[in-house]
Amino acid sequence: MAIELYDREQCPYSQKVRDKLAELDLAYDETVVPDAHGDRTMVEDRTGQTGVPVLFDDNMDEEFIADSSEIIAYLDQQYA
Ligand SMILES: N[C@@H](CCC(=O)N[C@@H](CS)C(=O)NCC(=O)O)C(=O)O
Repeated sequence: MAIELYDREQCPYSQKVRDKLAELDLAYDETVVPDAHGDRTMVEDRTGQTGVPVLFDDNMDEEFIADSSEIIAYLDQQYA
């Protein structure tokens, strides 16, 4: 299992996802993206967009999920 999260510390959407990952006691690799969208090349290269949070998980059919509500629904469905 490999879960990766791209997020920002002060982002409430990112916080919601971190809270869910903690609630489910899931280990994950976190990449905190820069504040400036133009500097978020690492997330843009992998997803074609610069928004966060973005979740990657080897277990999911999609390549990634880039919306906090969808991420939380996925985590609940997969791991709760
Ligand atoms: N609907 C999105 C909203 C997330 C969002 O607005 N994230 C901000 C950071 S807190 C962001 O990166 N927005 C992308 C943008 O402004 O292009 C979600 O719930 O994940």
